[in-house]
Amino acid sequence: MTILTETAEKIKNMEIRGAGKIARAAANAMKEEAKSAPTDDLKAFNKRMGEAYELLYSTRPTAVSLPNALRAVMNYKADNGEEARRAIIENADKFITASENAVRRIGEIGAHRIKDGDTILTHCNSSAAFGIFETAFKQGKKINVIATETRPRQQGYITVDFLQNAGIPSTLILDSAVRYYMKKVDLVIVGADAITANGSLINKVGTSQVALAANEARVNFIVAAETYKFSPRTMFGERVEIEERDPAEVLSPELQKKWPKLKVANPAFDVTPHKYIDMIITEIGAISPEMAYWVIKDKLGWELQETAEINGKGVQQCE
Ligand code: RI2
Repeated sequence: MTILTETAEKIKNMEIRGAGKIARAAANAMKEEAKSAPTDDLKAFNKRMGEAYELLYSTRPTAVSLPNALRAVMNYKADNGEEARRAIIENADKFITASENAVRRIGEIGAHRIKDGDTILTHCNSSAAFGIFETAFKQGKKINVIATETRPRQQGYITVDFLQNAGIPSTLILDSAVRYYMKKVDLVIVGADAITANGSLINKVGTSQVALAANEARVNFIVAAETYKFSPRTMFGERVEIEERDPAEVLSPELQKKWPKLKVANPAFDVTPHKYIDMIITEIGAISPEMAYWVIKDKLGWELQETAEINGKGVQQCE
């Protein structure tokens, strides 16, 4: 097994998970693949990197951070294999550093939204959201974070593990208890797998219900999202594909056998319309969802051109 195939496997089975981490792991796998691929023939090198791109791309369909990371790494022009390898390594390192800095910056910007004594509710496990909690807590603000369990894979356990290790007072609740607790909540902060051109959010399934409950209770709903989670393809009307995962995550194989005619659906994500989102905190600032179009156009502009050209999953021109 190479680092490439191992990373692809781990992303698929969610040993590596979280939109930002997936993107950084994919960039690193591309870098390792470039290091080990022969460079004597540029065409053959590009072909192998193209195959690596396709393999990683196919692992999880919803987190836009993954294709955005892959395209950032594959954005090069080279006259020979050595030059191509150097460019890929450089691009991957640049992406990983920028991504880590973005999470840190989001923590700093987002912490301004948190007041001393606030109770914040979060769903699933988001490094970007956690960065905000940690920064606010380190600033001396007394906060309490309510974390949902997040069925079926219980990423809420990862969140409470982070929170407990950081010494942040936290409460674990069932997903179905969100509305019951919303009256005690000052602010909701969640992460993002993708932001569409109209500012809607794709995040862990259940997020849209949290947003509805927040809206009803007049509680601010904030999204923490690095700009590489904005989806250029949605500018062309494409929809973000919602990943449907194995029914065994929801119901054990034994029970599935017991009820052979029962259908079990397991969408991993849902869509929260922009009208329920008060603010998206990115590394370039706190913006309204209506600004998403401009983030895609200005920040990911080079991707737009490419997206229009390749129309589909293809690898961009890298010769
Ligand atoms: P960060 C996760 O997906 C959750 O939906 C989370 O909100 C999102 O990634 C963003 O995570 P999954 O991989 O990049 O658990 O903020 O399906 O860590």
